[in-house]
Amino acid sequence: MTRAGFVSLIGRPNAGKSTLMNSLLGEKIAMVSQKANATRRRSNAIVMHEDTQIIFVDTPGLHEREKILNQYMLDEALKAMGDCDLIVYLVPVTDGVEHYEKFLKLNKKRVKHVIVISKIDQVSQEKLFKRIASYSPYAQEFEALIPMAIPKKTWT
Ligand SMILES: Nc1nc2c(ncn2[C@@H]2O[C@H](COP(=O)(O)OP(=O)(O)OP(=O)(O)O)[C@@H](O)[C@H]2O)c(=O)[nH]1
Ligand SMILES: [Mg+2]
Repeated sequence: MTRAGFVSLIGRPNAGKSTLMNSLLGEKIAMVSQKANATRRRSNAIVMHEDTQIIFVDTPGLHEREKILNQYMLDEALKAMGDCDLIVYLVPVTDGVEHYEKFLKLNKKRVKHVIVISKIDQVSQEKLFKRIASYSPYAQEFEALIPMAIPKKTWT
């Protein structure tokens, strides 16, 4: 029997969500940019894992509400967050834990989530371990914490 589930990629602009989606697909489907706010609407990509169909949902970055377009993009991300079976919350290793605290407040339906600490190639091992430790007060909130860097050849 084939099973299917929706996994939303959520995080601030420029966190590396589209890069992760492309890497999971093995193809450059989603637009990746050095500039924040590259992704403007939700897009789905299906990845098979044995008999399970995983539908990844790439979303615009979570940001503060300002302009009308930003409001639309934020709504797109919030809808994807409320509608899925699992959230992959991406946070660059250089971002502080306060961003995760904001995410927890936005996750009103308390959808299960995995934290991906992205771009770990940008810091020393020491800094990485300190950052990981800063999430320990929230260990009951998330299913897993995965430090990650996407190899350069897949995202340039
Ligand atoms: N050093 C490094 N850079 C990365 C990594 N993953 C992504 N990047 C870079 O980070 C930038 C942003 O990547 P995107 O995938 O567009 O980020 P996003 O979260 O989809 O951004 P928005 O769509 O604007 O919300 C790009 O320049 C990527 O090449 C990584 O593991 N290491
Ligand atoms: Mg994107």
